[in-house]
Amino acid sequence: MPLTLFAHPFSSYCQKVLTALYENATPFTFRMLGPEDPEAGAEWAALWPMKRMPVLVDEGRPVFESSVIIEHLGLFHPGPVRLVPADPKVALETRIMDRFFDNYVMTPMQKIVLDHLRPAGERDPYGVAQAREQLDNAYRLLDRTLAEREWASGDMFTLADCAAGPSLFYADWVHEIETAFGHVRAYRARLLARPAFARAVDEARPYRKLFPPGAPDRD
Ligand SMILES: N[C@@H](CCC(=O)N[C@@H](CS)C(=O)NCC(=O)O)C(=O)O
Repeated sequence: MPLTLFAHPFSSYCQKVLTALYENATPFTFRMLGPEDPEAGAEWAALWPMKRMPVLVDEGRPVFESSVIIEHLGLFHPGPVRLVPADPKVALETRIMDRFFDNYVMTPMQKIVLDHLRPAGERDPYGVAQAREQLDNAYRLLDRTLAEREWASGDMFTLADCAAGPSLFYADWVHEIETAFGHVRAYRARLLARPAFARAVDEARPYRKLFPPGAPDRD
């Protein structure tokens, strides 16, 4: 039975998993989560009552959480690009960097984006200021780390880079990476040039008008 992914092309966590699927040209059926397919939405909510996307279904078995989905693909549907390295020490560094991008780049980026969807009077300026400070700290730390690395955990493209692509892509839209952080800016450009992530970005272009703070005219 083929793999099925419940996702939306504009969602950052969905792009993380789409990048992994495209890296290995893994065949799958895409089920669009949006108003155009209410049936897919109902199936997804039944599969994962936490209602977070993406969800992968493999032989009827639902798999949740983007990082776990990518680990699952590597175990059960391996391809030429090994996204969790065989060397356990490099694998550990990969998982550390994956957590870094999800927790300290994706989370504050989403905080800033989602604040725009709150009703007037229910906005959270204090939380948004904290998110901006966290992004500044993350960019500073990353700039030091990336001074000596091509990819997030070393010289191979991994799970951590799948997380880095959409998190830095959208983070830069809401809290621009200063020119002082040249290594981070260059890394973001490398990610955008990587065909698998570039494909995910291209497929999401028609949805840019949905970006709550307004999408910039670039990338
Ligand atoms: N920890 C989850 C986070 C997933 C997540 O937050 N997904 C967002 C989209 S990027 C979502 O489903 N939001 C709820 C919604 O859009 O209805 C993962 O790694 O998969």
